[in-house]
Formats: sequence, C-alpha cells, structure tokens
Amino acid sequence: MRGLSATARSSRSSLHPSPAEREREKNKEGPGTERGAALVTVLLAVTLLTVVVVEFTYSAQVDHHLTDNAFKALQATYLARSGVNLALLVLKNDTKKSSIDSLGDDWARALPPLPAGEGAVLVRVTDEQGKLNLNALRNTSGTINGQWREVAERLFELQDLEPGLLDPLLDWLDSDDFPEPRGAEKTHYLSLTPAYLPRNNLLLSLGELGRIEGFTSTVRARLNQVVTVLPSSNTKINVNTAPLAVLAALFPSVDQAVLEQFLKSRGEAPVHGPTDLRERLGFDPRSAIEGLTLIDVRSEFFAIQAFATVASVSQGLTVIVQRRAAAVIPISWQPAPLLSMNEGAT
Ligand SMILES: [Ca+2]
Ligand SMILES: [Ca+2]
Repeated sequence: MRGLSATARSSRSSLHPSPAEREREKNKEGPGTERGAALVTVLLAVTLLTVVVVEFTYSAQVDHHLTDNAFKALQATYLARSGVNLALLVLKNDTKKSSIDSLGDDWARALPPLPAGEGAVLVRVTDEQGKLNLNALRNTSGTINGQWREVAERLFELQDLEPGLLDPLLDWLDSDDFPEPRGAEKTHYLSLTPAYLPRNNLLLSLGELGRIEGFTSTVRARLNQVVTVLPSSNTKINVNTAPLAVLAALFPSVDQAVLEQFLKSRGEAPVHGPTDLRERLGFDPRSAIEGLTLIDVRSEFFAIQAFATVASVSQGLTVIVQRRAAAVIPISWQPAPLLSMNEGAT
C-alpha cells in the first residue's frame, strides 16, 4: 500500500507541478532559448516594418510621379491653347493684309517649335478650303450635288480608291432611304451590331467617316490630306492652297505637267480670280469650264494644329476655325494626332 501511494503521489506531482517545480523546469531550458525567441520576434518586427516602409515609399513615389505628370500635362494643354491663340491672331491680322489667301501668307509659314518655359509648342495652320469639303456633296434640299459628285469620283480615283466607294457616303449624306447601286442606307445600318442610323444630313466631323460602310482606316488615311468636313455645304475650293490631286480632280482636261507648273507659279504670284486661273491653265476664253465655278481664291475655314511638350509630356489640339470679316471663331476642338517636333525644322 505504501509503495502504491508513493507512486500515486509521484504521478500526481508530475501531472500538477507545484509553482516551485514549474520554476525549476523553466530554469532547465536555460536563458539561451529565451534570447532566441526574442531575436525571432525582433527580426519579424524589422521585416514587417521594412515591408511597410518600402510600400509607403513606393506609393509616395507613384503619387509624386502622377502629380508631376498631371501638372506637366496641364502645362502642355495650356501651352497648346496658347499656340492656338497665336494662330488665331495671325489669321485675324492676315485679313488686313490681303483679300487673297495663299501659301505665301503669314499663317502658312512653317515656324520652328516656339520655346516657352520648360516646354515648346509647334503650331501649324492649314487651309481647309484647299481640300474637297464632303458636305458640299449635299444640296441644302437633301439631294446630291452632281457637280461635286463628279469631282469627288475623280478625286477617289486619283487616290487609288474605287469610285463606287462614294455611294455609301452619298447615302449617308442624302435625306432619302433609297440606297445608291453600291450604297447603304438605314436597312443596312440597322442590321449591324450595335445598330445605328445613317446621318442623312451633313457630316459633323471627318471622324464620322469611320461609321460609313466601306470607309476603313486605310481608305480614310488615303483621303485625309485631300478631303475635309466643314459645317456648310456652300463652300468652294481655294486654288491657291489646293494640292495637286484636288486640282486634277477639278480640272480633268488639264495635263499633269501644266498643273505642276501652275503649283510653282502660284507660290510666286497667287491667283486673283477665275479669269486669272483660266489664263494660267491655258483654257480657251470662250469654253465653259465647270471647275471654274467651284473655285475661290480666299478661304473662310482653317485648321489649327498645336502640339505642346513639357518635359516628356505632350498634348495636341486640332481646332477648326471660321474666319469672318471681324473675327476668327473656333468651331470645333479635338485632340490632335501627335506631331514630331522635328517638323519645325523642315
Ligand atoms: Ca440617305
Ligand atoms: Ca440614298
């Protein structure tokens, strides 16, 4: 019995050690184990702190870059706007100098980029009336103008485009819902996903061409330099600024060599009117030349392109303006395709 009760006591004491026993057990593990645990805790804290600091520094740097970029973009936007204002002033002053608009005018001069603070702005003005205004294809009554249609067909051919491609454009402009032979009207556009309606009216911008059947980006790129969209169907082509292809489309009976000679001569002496042009292109004074009724020697609509760069941030603007007797009025603002600052050197 004694032996048994001694064993039982011993077993009880190992199951429920007294505080003194617990202290002895603890001391057996030694001070080294305690220091190890402390070291792990400190390392863990340092690692966590490092992660937090790195994360904070990174996000602070990102914020700084974002703010810096936004600030430079704002500066570039205002610099581009200043460039537009400068061009507006040049266009306004030009009216006092001459009633003719030609490539020898101040607005047409290719200036180098103008430095301003940390940045620079490049400004270009083009005469939109040197191009074929697609809205001129539509009469105010909503029908298609036959004279302009013929010019457009020839221009498409000269740009290596199928003249039948004009049909969906004519349908987009005319007020009816009857498709031209190769055209597309409401029925076609409503079958697309997503469906939409043709304008059946004047185009609002050159970009709208992208919504017309067949006018792919390749087609639009070929037309970009020779057509425009102006907010009027009653415009003429300025022969002092029109490129060769537009002149060739206007005057199909004139040889290319004569037109090339004319391009050189107009640089020195701009055309003063239809009679002057008739002589310079060698037309018989008695013959009726259709193209002569579609031309002008002055312009009302111009495009201003301003491209500003501040540090590495760039902003571009294209503004179509209408020049009237007393003022030059911006009629549309759009982001511009970015130009190269090197263009200023040419
Ligand atoms: Ca139509
Ligand atoms: Ca139609």
